[in-house]
Amino acid sequence: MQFFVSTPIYYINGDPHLGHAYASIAADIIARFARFDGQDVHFSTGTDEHGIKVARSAEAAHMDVQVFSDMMTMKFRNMSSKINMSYNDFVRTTEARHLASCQAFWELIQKDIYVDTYAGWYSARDEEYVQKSDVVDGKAPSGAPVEWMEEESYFFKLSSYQDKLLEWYDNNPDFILPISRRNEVINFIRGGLKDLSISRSKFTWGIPIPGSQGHVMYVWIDALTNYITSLGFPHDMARVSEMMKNAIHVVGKEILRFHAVYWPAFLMAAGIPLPKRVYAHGWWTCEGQKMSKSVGNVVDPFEIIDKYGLDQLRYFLFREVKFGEDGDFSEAALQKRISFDLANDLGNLVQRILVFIQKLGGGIEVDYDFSSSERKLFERSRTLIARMRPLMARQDLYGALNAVWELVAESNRFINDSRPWELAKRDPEKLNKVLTVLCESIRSIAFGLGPFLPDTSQKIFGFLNIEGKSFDEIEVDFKNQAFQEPFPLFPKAM
Ligand code: ME8
Repeated sequence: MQFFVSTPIYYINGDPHLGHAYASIAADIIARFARFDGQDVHFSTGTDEHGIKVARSAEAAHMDVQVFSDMMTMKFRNMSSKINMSYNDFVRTTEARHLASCQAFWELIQKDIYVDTYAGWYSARDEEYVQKSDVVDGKAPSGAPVEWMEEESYFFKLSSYQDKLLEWYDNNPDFILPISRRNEVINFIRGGLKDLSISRSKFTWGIPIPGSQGHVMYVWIDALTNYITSLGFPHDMARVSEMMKNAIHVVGKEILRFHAVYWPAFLMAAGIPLPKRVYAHGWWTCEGQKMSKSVGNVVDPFEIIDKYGLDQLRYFLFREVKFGEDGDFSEAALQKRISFDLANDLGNLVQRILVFIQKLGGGIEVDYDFSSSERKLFERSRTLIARMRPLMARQDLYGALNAVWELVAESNRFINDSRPWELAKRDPEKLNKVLTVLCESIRSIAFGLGPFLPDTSQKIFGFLNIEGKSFDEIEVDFKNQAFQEPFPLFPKAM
């Protein structure tokens, strides 16, 4: 089965920060889970390089805007590697393939485009015109300053898509998740859609509109089109259609409207299938405050990873806060999660059992003739992925990770109850069963963690001497198994 997951493409006017890393790791977890499940995954990310905001940042840095873009996009590429992101395409909106894609897309939606003049308040930071009634004290609702703009503009007949969009929402109740965000969007559409200005003529840093002098495309048309550029538009329409039907766009909640109203309308105009889902995740603050350059509290993912470790950060972000809700980052909270959940609960579980097995000679004699308590844990291990699947199908990353942690807790309880170290002398047969079931649960935990904590999971697979490539491997009974010497997974942070 085909599967497409995307991150937003990031503006390059500032350095990558925790928020960008978060969206990218979320999409990575979704992509990895689908791959373990045998799907054919396309996973795209990239940088959004055009528009007035980027042009002004380059100017402020006294740099040529293309040179500035080349420098900044590298930082985002580096972030993608730093967070172990398994993307297979990185789209830059300044690439030739994207220019061709945007221009071809424009041709496809041409029937819904007309020229008029536009005058209104524009927020450069949001790259969006703001309604007069929404401007308070010279600011947009987002708090960004607005400026007066008047220009001849191309317009997209968004107003004519109002009913079609509402019908789409009726027929596709899960198009937006989490469900709480859906009503916001529907109310916005019901409130009446105005035609959308989709060109700019006050600056040139954008994609030229075919057959027009001095107009570039509105940066959001340019940006949204990245998703189909990545799929091979306009050359490979079969793949574009197939993949879009199975697409999940992971976005921050602040850009939901662009993905859930404008993008579907553009796609309808172009005759391209709409994505399966837009998932709007929440917003991170730092120590209770909005992250901002001027406050100086922007969390740098590179620093945190160097200090605490990558899987530690990946774990924290998806364990601390329900995916879809807002969260607050603090080092104290991160340290706590590392010590309690990772070092104690998970690290000790794996370490205690596998070190014990090494002491016994490095292998186990498997015995699946379980007692009822052993069978119970065995069943829980074998069905872990089946419990995670329906959660992951709705991108409930928090619920899925929680399911892994339940198994960690159950396994720890099982150890306390069955006391394997006391069985070595007293009841070696029983010991074989206890260790068999514990190795089964460690293996299942490693698979459950695979999408979330890929390095940790690989380490555990290494200890167990298994490949760890596909969820199918969970169904395979251990044979009399030799293991590797384990090492501690998480040195304590405190
Ligand atoms: O909006 N908390 O780019 P962008 C959580 N180029 N997530 C955050 C965050 C925070 N504090 N800050 C940023 C754009 N993000 C457009 C997108 S897509 C066709 C074009 C994440 O650089 C969040 O996912 O401002 C947000 O939507 C994304 O970074 C885009 O940030």
